Amino acid sequence: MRKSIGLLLLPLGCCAFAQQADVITDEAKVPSYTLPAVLTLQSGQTVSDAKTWMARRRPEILAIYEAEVYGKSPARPPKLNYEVKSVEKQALGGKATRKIVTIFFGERPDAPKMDLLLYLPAAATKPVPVILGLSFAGIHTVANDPGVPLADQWGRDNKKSPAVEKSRGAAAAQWQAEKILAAGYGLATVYYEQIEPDFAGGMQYGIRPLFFKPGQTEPGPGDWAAIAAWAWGASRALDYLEKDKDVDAKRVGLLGHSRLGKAAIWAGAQDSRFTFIISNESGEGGAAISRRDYGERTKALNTKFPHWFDGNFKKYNDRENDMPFESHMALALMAPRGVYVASAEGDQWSDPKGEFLGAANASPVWELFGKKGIGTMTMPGLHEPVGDRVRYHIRAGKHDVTEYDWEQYLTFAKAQWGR
Ligand code: GTR
Repeated sequence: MRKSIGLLLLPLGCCAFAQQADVITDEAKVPSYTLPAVLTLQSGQTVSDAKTWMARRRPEILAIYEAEVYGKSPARPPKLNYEVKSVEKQALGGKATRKIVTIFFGERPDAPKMDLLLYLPAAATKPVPVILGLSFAGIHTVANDPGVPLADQWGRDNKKSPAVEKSRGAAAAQWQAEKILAAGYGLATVYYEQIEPDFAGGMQYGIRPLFFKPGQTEPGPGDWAAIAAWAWGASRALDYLEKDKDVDAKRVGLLGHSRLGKAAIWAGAQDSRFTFIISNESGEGGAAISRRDYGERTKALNTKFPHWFDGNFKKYNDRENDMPFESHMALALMAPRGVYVASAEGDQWSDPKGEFLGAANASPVWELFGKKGIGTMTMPGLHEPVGDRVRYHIRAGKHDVTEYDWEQYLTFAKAQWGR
């Protein structure tokens, strides 16, 4: 099962997991490994100040990730082509102003375009901070709001068809729009498959061919792949938010869950306008340490989802210890901005401890800036969030985004944004 329409919950991990006898979920069986040093330059020199991190080590790591993992994304386009389709000041029972905006990726009428749904607190008297989220399903699933047109939806048959009315609001529990609005923040969402449909071969319906060189039909080994495309789309959503005078665009955080939590890491790494990222249960190829042989592994990712990462990443199948990169280095690209990594106890496929260790081992980079990261190398218990500018929690339950998760994210947002 590729995805369940209208839900953020993706059961694929659980099923693949159950079928693979060689998947380790016993901590005692995890072989030892050595992490690459996040604070050592390729020259061997130690990085001991923020300036050297920003000027030298950070670009080195970014370049490794561009070449070996996600592929190189195109630059920000000189102009954003968009249209504000509607503004409704009495949405969600009068609690929200709702805007629907279409962002056009190409000049031709059949070029991909993405709809952005923006809810702002109705009572706002000044520009508000916004959490932008990549959604697994059309924007009509985000809240039970009859004013949002039903989006076309890519189905498990890899075909696009009109969404059904009963999917309206189907992901409302995962988005918690009213809670976000009550905290004084806006919520913006885009449906990731309007950027690129999520299947091998989906590329042809997405944005990547718009950037092909004449005659090119397939990406080269270091060209950007689907995760990078979704990340790039998130940045285009932010381009719009910067134009909206009701948004405090210096305070925009990005949330992604699971595969979209992987995309959030790469979006935040490349686009320093995101003041924080929330990488919810992003697992292998996300916040989890790849060298830990626990739960999902690189080979499983590359086999099931060959379109997610670039061609060069495939050479690390069964060779995680040879990676010149590791998840703590990817997370550290956010420093000194905010990072929230979260896990679920029932989501062992994502390797909760590996996710914690990704965040914990990234934290020394924040200290160069005089900021506190996770602040401990000991994995906390359930429902015991830890950390400051880098924060982490594990909750009970399955692979999902829940009200509990949002309560933690809103507390984190307030601390990061100072309002
Ligand atoms: C799983 C995949 C994970 C995770 C998940 C998701 O099937 O193995 O890496 O990304 O999908 O996106 O829900």
